[in-house]
Amino acid sequence: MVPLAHPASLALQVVDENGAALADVAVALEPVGAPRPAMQARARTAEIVQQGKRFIPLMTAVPTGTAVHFPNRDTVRHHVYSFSPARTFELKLYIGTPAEPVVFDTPGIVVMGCNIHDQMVAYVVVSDTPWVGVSDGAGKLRIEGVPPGDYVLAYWHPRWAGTSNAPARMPLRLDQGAERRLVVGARP
Ligand SMILES: [Cu+2]
Repeated sequence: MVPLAHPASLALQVVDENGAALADVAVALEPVGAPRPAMQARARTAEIVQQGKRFIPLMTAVPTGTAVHFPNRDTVRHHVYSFSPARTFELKLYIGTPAEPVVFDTPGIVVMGCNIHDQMVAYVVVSDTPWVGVSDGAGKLRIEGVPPGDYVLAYWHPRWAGTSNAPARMPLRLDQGAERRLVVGARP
């Protein structure tokens, strides 16, 4: 019998090209040469709130199949839409929480806006792996419970919107616990 390896974790410090902490970087760990873990077994949900005529959070990273709820906590109506190929949808003018969540079942980058308020924007990065995360206000993110092995680290930030609509990718070997610094420059 092959002994089970202890799960590893990845701790990232994400910075921009000047060394400043960078929030809202979406990250996914894709296993190389290992079977992808069953995704269907994990029923996942997430929430993107509309509050103060903003989407909160700006960035969400989810595994494929995640159901995202879009509650409107404002007293004005919003009209959420996406024209992105990975998930085109429209939630027509509403207040409160729509009964049905939006299921993101295709990997890719989805940009959402509001038909009424042009300044409103949010992103969902959908990946075919359960190991995803988003850097926080200090540029930090942590992904736990990853089997040791070889991975591709895929990452994307809204500053690339319009110039690159695919995540940047770099190989990464994970042993017990890895701490890395990830520099996300102006372009991938
Ligand atoms: Cu709106």
